[in-house]
Amino acid sequence: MAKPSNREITAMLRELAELTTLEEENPNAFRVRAFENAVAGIEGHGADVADLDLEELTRIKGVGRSIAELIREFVETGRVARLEELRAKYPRSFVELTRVPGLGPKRAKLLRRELGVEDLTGLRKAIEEQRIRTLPGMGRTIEEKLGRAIERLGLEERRVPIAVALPLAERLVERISSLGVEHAAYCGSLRRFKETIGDIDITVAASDPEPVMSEVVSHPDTEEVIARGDTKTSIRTRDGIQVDVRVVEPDQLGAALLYFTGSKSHNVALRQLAIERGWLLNEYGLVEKESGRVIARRTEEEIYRALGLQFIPPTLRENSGEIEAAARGELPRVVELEDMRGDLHVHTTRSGDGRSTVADMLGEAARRGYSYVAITDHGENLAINGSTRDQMRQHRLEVEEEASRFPRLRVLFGAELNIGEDGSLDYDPEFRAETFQWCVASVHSHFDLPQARQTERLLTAIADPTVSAIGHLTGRYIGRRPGIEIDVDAVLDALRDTGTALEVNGALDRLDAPSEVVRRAVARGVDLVISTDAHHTSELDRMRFGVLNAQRGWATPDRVVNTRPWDEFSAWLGL
Ligand code: DGT
Ligand code: CA
Ligand code: CA
Ligand code: ZN
Repeated sequence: MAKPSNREITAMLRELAELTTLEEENPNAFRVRAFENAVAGIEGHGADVADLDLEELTRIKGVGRSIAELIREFVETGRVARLEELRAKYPRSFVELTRVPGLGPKRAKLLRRELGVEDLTGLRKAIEEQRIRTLPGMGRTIEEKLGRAIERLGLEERRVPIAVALPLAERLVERISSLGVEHAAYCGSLRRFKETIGDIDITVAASDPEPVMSEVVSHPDTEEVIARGDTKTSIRTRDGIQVDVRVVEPDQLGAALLYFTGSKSHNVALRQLAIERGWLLNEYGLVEKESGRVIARRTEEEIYRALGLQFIPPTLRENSGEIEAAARGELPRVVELEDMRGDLHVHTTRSGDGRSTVADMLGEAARRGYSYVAITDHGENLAINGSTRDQMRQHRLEVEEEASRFPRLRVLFGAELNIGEDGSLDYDPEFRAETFQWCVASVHSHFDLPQARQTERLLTAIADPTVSAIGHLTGRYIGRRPGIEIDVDAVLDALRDTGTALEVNGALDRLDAPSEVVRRAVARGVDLVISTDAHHTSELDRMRFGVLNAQRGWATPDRVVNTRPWDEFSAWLGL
């Protein structure tokens, strides 16, 4: 095996953290935190970790002796014995069980021990046979709740949350690119940035496909080779994810990218446009039907242009009006990463779950060239993670002092307020108004209230003058926890009427507000704010995910408040 990249090393440590959580039945176990700290340290380390010896490794923040040894073992042998042991004990299909809301490691292991439940199918069967209610500490309510969760999350459909598929796809693309091919990219639903992924489609341009095919079958993530051909190979990874890798001739790359990015119905509509012109469009190119003369195939841009269309970004290719708009020349210019001038949802170690200091967060925001940033640690009502008034006052002093070291960065002192069951917020209005310049208010509890109460709760928070934005609107975790049920139109109207921004949270397992809500918000004239909700400096990088999700919602830069220059933004905020 070639030298593992930092990405591959952190993936290995993350898997260890996940399986150790299962083993210890506790996500806060010391050994789990140790793996997570090491991941954070390696992500913050610029150079290749695989080149470091034991001593040098332990000098990375968060990396202790025993983890340094695991990394060396991985680099030298391509495997980690401890990880193999855990994998044998907890196969992927069993790990999936622990992600069902209401299960967790302890209960999943109980079901396995007492009922022989090994996977989702077994769980479904045990629920149908009403055997779970007979177990100690379980009961009928829990059994029914599990049944509903499986259904609402569509867990048996076997689609993978994007948070699982994307890092894997990025690792594979990185690995294939290192072979010196002309181009390698993931396509399909992943490039369109759908929140769940059926399978991963990778398109490679190379004149010699052989090395790519062998790399894919021998890749450490590959568990099973489904089909191996000269230019197409399909494998299944240890996570149970299918990956299709296709190699095309470099001069046909555009046609292949377009075809394999989809969506299928977008492709069908494009092909129709081609036929109307007497042409054919497929994965090899856009050609004249009679003569076979090539019209366009090298780039996607050329093909769209030949079809009389503006270029359509992958995130918009769902055949939901984008082709008609592009034909009229009226496709909106959607927001891009380069438009972003600030991040307005950032935690520090002041939050119980924050892992980077104020100084590190501000330094990283400045390094990214932002004009402004808001530090938004949790309000007091969020139990262990929150801060009291005194702590917040003290925190503010510290933030102001650190901020003075970054004269070109405007630093807002803010908070992430917790929306209570009845829409109430942390502290009192006077304290909020005098302490914070920017408050994000979010739901962190009571996810199961009926729709009317849930909506009322949000409307109460939105009406509060100290609330500038609503964070992660639905509270969902993709594939793990369904979002709260609300009257979306009523909430969007209230946001627009009060000038409160709707957050597009860039955490890959949230992507919240969901893109379909973003699209309705844009149509209604609601202001958006794209944020990372970073708890570590490395997570400031999630801005790109927030932007892609906003694109799927057809968000234009003028609708997104944190694309605005400081003067405009601060005027909007009323500072
Ligand atoms: P997924 O994997 O279910 O999340 O969704 P996709 O969109 O990645 O679909 P997939 O993997 O079946 O196919 C990848 C792309 O290949 C798809 O987006 C469009 C293209 N494609 C696949 N089958 C067809 C087809 O029958 N006709 C056309 N025009 N395109 C197809
Ligand atoms: Ca796919
Ligand atoms: Ca596929
Ligand atoms: Zn937050």
